[in-house]
Amino acid sequence: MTQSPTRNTSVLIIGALLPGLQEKVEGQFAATRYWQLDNAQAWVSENGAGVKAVVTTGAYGLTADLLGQLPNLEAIFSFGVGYDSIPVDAAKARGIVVTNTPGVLDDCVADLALALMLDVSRRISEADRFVRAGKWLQGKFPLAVKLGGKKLGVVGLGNIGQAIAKRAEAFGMQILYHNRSRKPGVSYEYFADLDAMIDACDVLVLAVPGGKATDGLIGAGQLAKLGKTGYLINIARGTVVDQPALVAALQQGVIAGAGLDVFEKEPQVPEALLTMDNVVLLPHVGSGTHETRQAMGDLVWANIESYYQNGKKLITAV
Ligand code: 8YV
Repeated sequence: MTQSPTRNTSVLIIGALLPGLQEKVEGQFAATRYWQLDNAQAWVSENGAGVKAVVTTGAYGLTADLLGQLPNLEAIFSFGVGYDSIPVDAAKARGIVVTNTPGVLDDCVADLALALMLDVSRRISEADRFVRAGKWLQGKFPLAVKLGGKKLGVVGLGNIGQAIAKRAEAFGMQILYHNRSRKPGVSYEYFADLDAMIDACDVLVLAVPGGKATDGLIGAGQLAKLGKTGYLINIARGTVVDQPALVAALQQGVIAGAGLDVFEKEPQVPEALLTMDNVVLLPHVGSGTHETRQAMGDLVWANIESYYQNGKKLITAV
């Protein structure tokens, strides 16, 4: 954007953004760093009515309470594909537009899902700990499990689910999927019934959006169906799994192991998981590469620019 007609437009940034994106937002708008306000409530009471746009991320989201205190809000621009932390329905009911960053992170999230599958089945992190602890000097590392030839059950065959399936196929896995509806033009075996697919698969990967519709989708019953040789991989949202049920299933050997990039209340990870060797724990880094985060930041900015310079046209509206 050249000399900006938006210089006086009040924008609230909920949490720290990718530095380049934050610089652009702060350079073009009257931006306020919400997370650095000494008295956020006082600021909102005084200035909330002036705020026209919010820039946030999937992690910071926007509370329904704060949304309610921004009566003239017009747009919410979010960094991240998931928008379960944003009250989208309430926003839309007020005519507020919401954008996210789909498409640009599929490859990296899918790569990470495969990394977790390989790690937990081939016991890579565990083997690394074995070497570092000097245990190799005392004996051999136990055998692991081959991925090729196993059945992968994908829950949610959207862009990320399809990118995972494509990679898993290259590793010789057979792909099954559960989705609200059958995907046209897809040859993988479709299961309308989630439990039936879990019964049939060796590795279950979750690639559905978070939010009410998928809350607790995987509970004790599903974990029992996955069974003692089955692995659970979650790169979606922690809320998709009943976390206490997962911890219990791992403690009792109900499933073989888990690869988790997401948790119910990040950054809190259940204490019991920290000492388990058959669990790989990552700090929500699915999209966390320089390249992908840059692409996400660019897409947030492209939406902002397009909205303000191109007649409120959005590139990736939710
Ligand atoms: C981001 C994500 O780390 O896109 C998503 O939905 O979960 C991740 O890519 C997150 O949104 C950034 O806060």
